[in-house]
Amino acid sequence: MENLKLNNKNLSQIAERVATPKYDRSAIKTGIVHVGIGGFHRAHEAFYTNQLLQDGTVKDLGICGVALLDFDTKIYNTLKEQDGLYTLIVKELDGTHTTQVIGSIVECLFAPENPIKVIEKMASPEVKIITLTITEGGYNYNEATKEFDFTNPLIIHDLEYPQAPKTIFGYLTQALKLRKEQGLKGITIQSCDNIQGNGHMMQKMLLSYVAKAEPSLVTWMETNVSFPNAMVDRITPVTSAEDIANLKENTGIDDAWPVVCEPFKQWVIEDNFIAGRPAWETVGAQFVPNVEPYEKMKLSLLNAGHSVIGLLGALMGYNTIDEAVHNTNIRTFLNNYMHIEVTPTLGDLEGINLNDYKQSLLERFGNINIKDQIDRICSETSAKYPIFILPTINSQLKANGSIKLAAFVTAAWAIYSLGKDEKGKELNIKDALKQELHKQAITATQTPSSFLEIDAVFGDLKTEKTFVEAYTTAYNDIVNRGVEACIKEYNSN
Ligand code: CS2
Repeated sequence: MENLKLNNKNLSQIAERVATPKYDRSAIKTGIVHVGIGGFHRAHEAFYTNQLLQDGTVKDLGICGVALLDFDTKIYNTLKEQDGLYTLIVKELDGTHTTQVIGSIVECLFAPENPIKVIEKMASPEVKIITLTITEGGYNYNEATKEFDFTNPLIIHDLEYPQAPKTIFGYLTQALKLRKEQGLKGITIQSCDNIQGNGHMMQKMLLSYVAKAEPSLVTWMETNVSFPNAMVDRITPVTSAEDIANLKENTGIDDAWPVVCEPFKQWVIEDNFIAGRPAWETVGAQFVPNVEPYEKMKLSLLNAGHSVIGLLGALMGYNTIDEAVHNTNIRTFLNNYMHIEVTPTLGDLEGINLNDYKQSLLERFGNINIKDQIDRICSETSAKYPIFILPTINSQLKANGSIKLAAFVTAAWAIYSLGKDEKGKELNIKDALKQELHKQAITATQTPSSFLEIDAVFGDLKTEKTFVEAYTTAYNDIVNRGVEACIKEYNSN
């Protein structure tokens, strides 16, 4: 079988091997600008949008993918070379793969190369929605002050050089300003990140920035921009060299950056689109009046569950989530965490069977074909913990409920932050606060609670006596007996 580079020219030949876009890509106009063209966007929103374009009637919903950071150079170059095309490989539970070429990204821009072009694209009349996957840390929210972080050097830069921004806040402000000047009406800014009330969070953070950078824009924004909240879900591990090689071997498709993901997908969106919206519900998304309970459920069970398995598993020397969750001690611990500590905080979830949801998570985490990297899960825990785990602890403390298991995971994170697993192997820690975490982790070897003094992560958790006690006990237990012996004991109590 001849190898074919993935691009427009080869698409008709590739169509003889795998599913490809059925629509004429050259007729599709951009209607959505998306910032952050990593794996998750390409497994989720770009997939849904591709499905919507498939019947050929919708022609104004192409995506312009924006790479915001220097770090995104490689993905930008790849997509550019491949005319925005990429392969999505769904790894089914039975070990088979479903392979499809996605065509919904019809243009790409690299912000560091040409910021003005990005601002103009966001401000162009045909663009009705700007969607975002900028990661939890990208919202520039400080857990300690509960406010926008104006001390961030990149924000200081954007305030000084508004025409050459580096952050999403600088870009959106300039784009909205231009839209206002051009007399354009509404636009929707839609977050696709794992944050409770992600739309509201973006709105709050952006308004804080705009109030300083372009105060006269604030009132215009109130009536011309909407920020729907959404719950987004599809596990998307980092693509491995093996995935790329297997694709080539099995199909002859030469794709420099395919995306791999699980079969499950979910997108629950608040119907709040000021300039109209795609009929994503026709391809499986759900539009609901209030998305909050769904978000809470997903963040505190799935995402927190990931962190629980990831942090315990990393210390025990596991590399992937499926390996770790097949350890019955970890699995039982996770189950208990979900049932005992998270479930009481979730309230009424109309229409959802929570037991089925929790059961399905164990199945999804255990998918041996996904090989989701523990390194990926533990990366940026300092931005994830306040969103995934801390709200559960705070609710439980308020209700006098158990926080013992969450405290144990927190202690495991403190020990993890020392940089070695229990067998002495170096851990590959990626975190914006890596140095600070490491420093506090070292102090914690003398006084365990000092790890909780990172206010930007823990808020005022260090003042909660019940938590500090449970955490300190867990810390000492882990140091003295190792993670597995401890969780075995915690599981039997
Ligand atoms: C993960 C998420 O980053 C993480 O810690 O929990 O990326 C998770 O895989 C997705 O949110 C699944 O929808």
